[in-house]
Amino acid sequence: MKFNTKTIHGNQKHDPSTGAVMPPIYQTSTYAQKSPGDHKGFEYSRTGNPTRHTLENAFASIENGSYGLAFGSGLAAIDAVIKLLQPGDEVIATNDLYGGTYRLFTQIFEKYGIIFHFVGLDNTTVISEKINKNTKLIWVETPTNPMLNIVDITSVVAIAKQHSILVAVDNTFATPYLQQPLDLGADIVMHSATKYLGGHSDVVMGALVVKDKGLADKLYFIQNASGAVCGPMDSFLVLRGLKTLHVRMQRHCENGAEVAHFLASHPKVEKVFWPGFESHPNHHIAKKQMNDFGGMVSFSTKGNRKEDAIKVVENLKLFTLAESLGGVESLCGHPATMTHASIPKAAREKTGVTDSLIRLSTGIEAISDLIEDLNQALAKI
Ligand code: P1T
Repeated sequence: MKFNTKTIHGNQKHDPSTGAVMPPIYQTSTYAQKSPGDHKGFEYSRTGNPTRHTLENAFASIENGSYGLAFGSGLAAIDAVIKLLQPGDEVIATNDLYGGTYRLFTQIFEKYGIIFHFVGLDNTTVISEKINKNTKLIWVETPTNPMLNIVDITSVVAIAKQHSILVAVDNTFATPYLQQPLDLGADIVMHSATKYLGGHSDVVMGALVVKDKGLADKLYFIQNASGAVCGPMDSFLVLRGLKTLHVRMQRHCENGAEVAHFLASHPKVEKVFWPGFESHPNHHIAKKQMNDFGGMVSFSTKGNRKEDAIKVVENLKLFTLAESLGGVESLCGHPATMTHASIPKAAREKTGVTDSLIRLSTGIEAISDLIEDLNQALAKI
């Protein structure tokens, strides 16, 4: 089955009891049992819920995995992955990544004795230098948030396999429409389903997909034992969102490319970060492992002044100034004070997240309106 069919039909069946084409929202916390343990496959909705189960199967299908798990947020999904580890275990993670992931690693899990090394994962020598007998996981985010660097998943997997290290890929920015990490040898693919998978900025959710049964069992245990699950209504909404993922992504990519080229030729723009440019340092990797370049574009204003960046985001009208990304509507953000504020200034500036950086999530509106909006906001500086 092709990807564009999987988003609509993959691992999905009509409701067996009524024939409902869309799964009912099973808004129930518990399920009647005939005798203790004698039930119809569901006992309690933290452990399993039919609407969530349908969504989890759909996640597995679109990522070419065997097992899907849905969580109450993207961070809850990441939290479950790190709970596979023990005190003393070490993780090598992308140095440019979502600020909340950095905060979870450094301010929650370091307290429990897990050690994180943040490095540029495009440098395989640096990865090899950090590996020791305690290294259990490599955490990849690609494209990275917000600098849109690209990590070569195949190269990271090749090093990790030599040392039996798990590789997890945060596929939030790319989505399986653009890149399928499990096919490239990664063990775990993770999503903030809040973003493109849901696609309408109306749900907060996380997802994990794996191929290996043993790994799936451990993650299911953590999902149930820690309890950070999502509800049936949210499961229904994301399932609905998934059905248009391919058509939305196509337009996100088209608009992203137009916006990137417009900004690159604008006199008030210093630098544009978008993996589709031939001049992007990892363009060749993006071309190899992605089907297109996505809808995210970051840029800095000429002269690199924070006040100019703030003025632009305050004046954009169609690009709403808001956290998050991946919805049908365009959003803009100022990473240094918003999504990445929890990363210390020195660490974030090392990866390019300066005070003059603006991040755009290009929606699927008419491109001429988006360009006009950017033009008028840039004219204010
Ligand atoms: O917000 P939540 O659903 O918990 O997902 C966290 C997360 C994980 N990974 C990536 C790459 C992300 O971008 C996010 C969330 N990011 C934003 C809210 C943002 O505006 O960047």
